[in-house]
Amino acid sequence: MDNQIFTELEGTFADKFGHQPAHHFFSPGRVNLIGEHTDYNGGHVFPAAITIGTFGVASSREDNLVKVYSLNFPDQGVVTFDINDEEKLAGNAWPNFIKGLLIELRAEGYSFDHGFELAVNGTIPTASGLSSSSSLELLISVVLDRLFALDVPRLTMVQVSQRDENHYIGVQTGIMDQFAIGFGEAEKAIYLDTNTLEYELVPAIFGDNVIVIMNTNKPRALTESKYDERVAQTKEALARLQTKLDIQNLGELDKATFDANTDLIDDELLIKRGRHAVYENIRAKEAVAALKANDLVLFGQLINDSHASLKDDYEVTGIELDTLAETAQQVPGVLGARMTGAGFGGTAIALVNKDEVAHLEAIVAAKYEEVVGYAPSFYVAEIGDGAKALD
Ligand code: GAF
Repeated sequence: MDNQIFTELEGTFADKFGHQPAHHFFSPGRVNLIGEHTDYNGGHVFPAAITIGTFGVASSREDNLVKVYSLNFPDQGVVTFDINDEEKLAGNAWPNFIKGLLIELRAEGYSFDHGFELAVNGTIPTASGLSSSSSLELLISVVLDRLFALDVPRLTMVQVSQRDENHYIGVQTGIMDQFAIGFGEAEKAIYLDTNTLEYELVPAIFGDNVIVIMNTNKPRALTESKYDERVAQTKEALARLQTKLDIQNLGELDKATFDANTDLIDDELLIKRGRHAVYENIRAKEAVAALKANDLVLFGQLINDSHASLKDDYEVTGIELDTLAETAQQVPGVLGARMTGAGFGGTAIALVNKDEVAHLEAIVAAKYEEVVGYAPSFYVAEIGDGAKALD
């Protein structure tokens, strides 16, 4: 338990609701090591939960009111609604994540016969691409599970959280983030086949190396509409391939079959999008094999190749992420660097010798400030546990 954050949150809860909370919760953020923009194409991903995330404290109420407060959105104040009221709150009200989850859980047969109070505080930097929204979704899942003694299976929590995002919030994300946050374990990365949902926890052991998260600090971009556009483009590439090939998703293709059938797609832009999805899936498989074989040089090279593909074929990087990743790739002691998450801003990661972290940060910060005009920030990632009730 991060005592300082919980102490502050307990104080906030007592201030807003007049008593101490009964239960404590934590839900992490995630980094993705490789396998980017493959999860809505039935491909493989390799993310890990991290120790920064969303903290929550909560208590049940006897009436039907839900009263919630977020230290991240203090201007929204205490938001109150009836637990049976499914109407969306106006604007970007954060409690819509709760409303959407209640709807999805009801659809699974769970019922809610009283209200509750919840205060939350997230330590994931805004717009960082470390999945603060999935972190919040899984936090709410474990809160509801605990307060209503639902005993929801983990996979169901992950799936209702994704559906909340897809249906109620309205972004067509894949399942990677919710899965990583739901199933994460300390010091392990999750090798997930997003087609079958089979997964394996792989020790994320990098010898003398650590993962440095490099935040562009770029103000929030129009990520959601560009994300949905990439989803649509890969679906279109798939549909054109399906006129001849018997496949359900791009993740089923090897490179040679894709390359031999690009004439079916017949559109340069869609070919590039499809090629990224196919090649990145293969890279993710190769990278996990390399890590298991302790071939960190190959693992790092595949990370670099992933960034190049996201830049050239998928076009989701931009000057900020390219400057971070490509500068880092040149620093001695760096095995590989790439953007992580949806892109268009957010963060990049570098796998770097632990003795070279300060050097990496100095070189990358200087170059980034020269090119972009403001400072990036850095954190050494610690891989932690998935979402859970602490008491
Ligand atoms: C975002 C989405 F939420 C994930 O599902 C995934 O598609 C990722 O972008 C890109 O790999 O984080």
